Amino acid sequence: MTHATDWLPHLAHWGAFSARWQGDTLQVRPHPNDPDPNALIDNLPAAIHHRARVTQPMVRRGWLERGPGPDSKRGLEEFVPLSWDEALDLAARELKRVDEQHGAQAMFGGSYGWSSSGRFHHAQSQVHRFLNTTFGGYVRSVNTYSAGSSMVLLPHILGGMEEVARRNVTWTQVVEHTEVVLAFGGMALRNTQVASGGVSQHVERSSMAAAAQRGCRFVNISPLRDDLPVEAQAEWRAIKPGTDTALMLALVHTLVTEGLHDQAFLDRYCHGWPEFQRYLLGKRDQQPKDARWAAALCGWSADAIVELARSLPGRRVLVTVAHSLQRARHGEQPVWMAAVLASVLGQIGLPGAGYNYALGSLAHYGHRYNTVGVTALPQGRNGVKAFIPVARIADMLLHPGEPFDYDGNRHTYPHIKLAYWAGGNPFHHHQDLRRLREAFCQLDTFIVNEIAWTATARHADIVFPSTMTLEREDIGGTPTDPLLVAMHRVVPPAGQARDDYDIFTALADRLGQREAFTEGRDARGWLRHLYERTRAQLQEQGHDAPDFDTFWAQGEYRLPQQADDGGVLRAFRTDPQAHPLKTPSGKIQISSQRIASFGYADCPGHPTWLEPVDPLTRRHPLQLVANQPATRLHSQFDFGAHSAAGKRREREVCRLHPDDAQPRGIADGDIVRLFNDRGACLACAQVTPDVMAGVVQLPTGAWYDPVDVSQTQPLCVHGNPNVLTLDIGTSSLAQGCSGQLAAVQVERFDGPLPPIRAFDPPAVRSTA
Ligand SMILES: Nc1nc2c(c(=O)[nH]1)N[C@H]1C(S)=C(S)[C@@H](COP(=O)(O)OP(=O)(O)OC[C@H]3O[C@@H](n4cnc5c(=O)[nH]c(N)nc54)[C@H](O)[C@@H]3O)O[C@H]1N2
Ligand SMILES: Nc1nc2c(c(=O)[nH]1)N[C@H]1C(S)=C(S)[C@@H](COP(=O)(O)OP(=O)(O)OC[C@H]3O[C@@H](n4cnc5c(=O)[nH]c(N)nc54)[C@H](O)[C@@H]3O)O[C@H]1N2
Ligand SMILES: [Mo]
Repeated sequence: MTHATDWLPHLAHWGAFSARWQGDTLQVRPHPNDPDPNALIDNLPAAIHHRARVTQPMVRRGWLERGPGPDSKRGLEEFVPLSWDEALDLAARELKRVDEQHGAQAMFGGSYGWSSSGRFHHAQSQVHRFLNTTFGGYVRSVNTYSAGSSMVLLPHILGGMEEVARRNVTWTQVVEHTEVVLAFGGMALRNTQVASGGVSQHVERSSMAAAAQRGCRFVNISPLRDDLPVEAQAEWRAIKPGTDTALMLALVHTLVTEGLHDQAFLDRYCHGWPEFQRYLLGKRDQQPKDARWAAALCGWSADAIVELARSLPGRRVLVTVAHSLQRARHGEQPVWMAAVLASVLGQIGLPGAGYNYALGSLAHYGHRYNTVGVTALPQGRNGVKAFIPVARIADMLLHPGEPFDYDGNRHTYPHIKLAYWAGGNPFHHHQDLRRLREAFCQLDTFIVNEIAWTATARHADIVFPSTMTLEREDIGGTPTDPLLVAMHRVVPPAGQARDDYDIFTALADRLGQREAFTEGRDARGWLRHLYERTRAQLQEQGHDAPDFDTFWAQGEYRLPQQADDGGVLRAFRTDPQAHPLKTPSGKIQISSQRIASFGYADCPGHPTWLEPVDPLTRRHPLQLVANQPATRLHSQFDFGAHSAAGKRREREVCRLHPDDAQPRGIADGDIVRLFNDRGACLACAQVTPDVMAGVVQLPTGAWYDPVDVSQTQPLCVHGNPNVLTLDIGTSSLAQGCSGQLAAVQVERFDGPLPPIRAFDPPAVRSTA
């Protein structure tokens, strides 16, 4: 094994760092210019040679012996190790069979997931390019689990994610101008420290501290106290999850009925106010959306609502809404209603004020944009029309040929025979895992490229071992951070692992499309090619960017950035005629005739309070908040040191309030069982007043570890909340992921504690 003893530059979704190999350990240290490095970096060292790594191509025994076809044995059978040539031959033959018998419209290549940060080895781009260049396309997925409903809603009412979330209010503006931040869902530092692609400067903590010191008031409207950092000196206003729309309606009701609203702003910049106002005042349903009405729903007193409303006019108010609020049934409503609240306050487009959807959910938001793009791997042309909203994967596999609604149109779920996944973990990200497993059992064949034995890899028929970042070279960068990083290779591949690019090259070769896939380049050749395209853009702008070899030797290059000018919303405020929004009216759509014309009961033509679909009941009286994990990125490197240190008794920690713990006989450190009609999981209880009463919080990301995957209500012994969550679209408009909230019950678990087996490789037996 080669020993890389120098510190070598690299980039991950959690930040820029360098790494070196010393003896038999990996050492990592954050980029020296990062003011607040992200501790997730500490998950890397243990990952390199962890037993959970996939180190050889593997095929499920039943698939090998009985051939492709729907099979309820997925996830239950042992694997057979094969040589690369044998496994690639099998996979290529099966891809060819499906293409010949059913066509590319029977292949699902959506392959959602964050994989790792380099622009070339981005696994999703690799699998898309492979399917496009080899078969002319694949059934794709649209949108993300992150922002599934806002991505669809916002263009109807305000603008795209880029205008409303990314190029809007920056942290610099917050430090200088903002007087009040109403943070719905908070702005948890653990979340702002992460961005797809990776940022080199984590500025959120110091920005909130500086703004608070200047006197900016942060209001954390959230079920968890720590959704804003101590540095923000925030007031914590606990709210029952899923009720923000009611609270916002009541704030607006108070402002309007007390004449505190900015009518001039509504007249000049907004469309559809009168219709919304009729709903607000209860003209049609005889129910004014006033403070008393909302108080009963959201757990505040009416006085507290009125008082908060009265404190806002005349101040620079910034409204933020975390992604989490829209990752729930009817998630479109709080996103839309927050735009109305900010409009009624007349603040949209002012420096440091208005509405910055999702500021604080990821490091992309509140940062400046580069003037050039970081060139990504071209994915080729997809000739297949069929698609699904990404979180409808199980519906698609279980209901082929059936219709679904999406954004004003009716579509049909395609008949999928083969799915190819690279760089994602659906048994992490999807809801109702029992149902998801049933869905994957419908396939003829499931192929997965993975670095580790995730539950997804365990449910595959063919598993190809992929190299992880640090085991290959790449270029790293993201539009919201100036640092372009030459990601050096630090360690050799684990076992027989190969780059995703090499796996797809070998498959394309067997299918006669090698040249189309590679264009004659090896990985280094692609890095040069991609870099040169960014360099050409820089040169056009008059920047003297170094050539590839110099860039590679220097390890990084700082890209120029755009001015902090408030983007589209500021321009619109300055001159709405010259810079109309890209909405039907050119204005902020308080109501939308277009959405109304779709006739969706679950997403009407203006923001509306809609009853929850997974209501709390006597049997399931607690609201589960399944949010992002502080100690890892999703499920990645759950076996790393930082993630392991955050667990107790080897399980995920579930936090609940003393008022909920005590009557159930639950003490801090007890193992508890969370359950509902969909499934159950074990976790270790932490009893704390930092979680509001009535709520239990269990973050995502503990690897799925079921006692028996085939059970109708599987028990995950490790603490994966997605056994409990509901697999339902946010609405007919966006069909986004609803994974954040679920109704559950919790009890102390006194039985014998099952061991954690999630990180042990599955049973493997060779044919010989
Ligand atoms: N209940 C609930 N569920 C949720 C959420 C929630 O709030 N609540 N949040 C949702 C959100 S916002 C998201 S974005 C999703 C995240 O869901 P995912 O993006 O699917 O989660 P990751 O764990 O990041 O999965 C990435 C996988 O890629 C693998 N990988 C890494 N690098 C490589 C590589 O180079 N090649 C290959 N082949 N594989 C690689 C990793 O080992 C890992 O298994 O989860 C969603 N799920
Ligand atoms: N450390 C770490 N950081 C991450 C990630 C990670 O996995 N680990 N994932 C990244 C990704 S892909 C994404 S998309 C973002 C996600 O960003 P978000 O979706 O914003 O993150 P969450 O942590 O799921 O939710 C934030 C908080 O919202 C609160 N909340 C939940 N429901 C409600 C509600 O109905 N009302 C109110 N007012 N509050 C509510 C919860 O208390 C929760 O802690 O995070 C990113 N950052
Ligand atoms: Mo996400």
